[in-house]
Amino acid sequence: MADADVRYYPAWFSRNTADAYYSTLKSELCWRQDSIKLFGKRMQIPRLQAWYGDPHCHYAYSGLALTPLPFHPVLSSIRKKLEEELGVQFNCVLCNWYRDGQDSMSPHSDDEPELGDKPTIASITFGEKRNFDFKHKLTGEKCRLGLEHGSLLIMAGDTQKHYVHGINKSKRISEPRINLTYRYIHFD
Ligand SMILES: O=C(O)CCC(=O)C(=O)O
Ligand SMILES: [Mn+2]
Repeated sequence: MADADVRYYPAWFSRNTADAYYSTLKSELCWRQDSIKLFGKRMQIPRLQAWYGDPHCHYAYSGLALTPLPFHPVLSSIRKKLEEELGVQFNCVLCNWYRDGQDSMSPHSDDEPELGDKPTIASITFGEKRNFDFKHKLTGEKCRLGLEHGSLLIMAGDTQKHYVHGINKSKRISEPRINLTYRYIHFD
């Protein structure tokens, strides 16, 4: 991919660990149905989500303000493994639960100023494999990755500057998927 720094590790967790984390996160995270304001209208987002982070990590988008919950033990263990293996720090994680193929995330860049100029975002998947689509903002170049159970995707460098990414709906999928995106929010 031109202008991007993207790395994919299909079996970053062993099968047993991935299975155990998946069922714990599904039942123990505080999943919520949030709504955002779009063109002046409140709309439910097409997935459940939860926001965990260090105490100061507030996050806001589209009229939705997220106050962080303290790290769940599984989210802490994963953060530790990421920090040790990547040598990068993370202070918050956005958790998304796609209940089936009707849940989705529209194309966007994670380019909020508080994430910094070249954010490293670590994205972990448990459950059903879903397609993750990149599109270059200028050239339209596309790249599709199937994100598998127990996998890690790293987006770093200029990836957010030059590409949007998202998860399309799919009629064929009836099983759920959990995704965790670890980020680092900067404070002045
Ligand atoms: O579910 C995914 O793989 C994408 C999540 C994502 O892009 C985000 O949380 O910003
Ligand atoms: Mn994103």
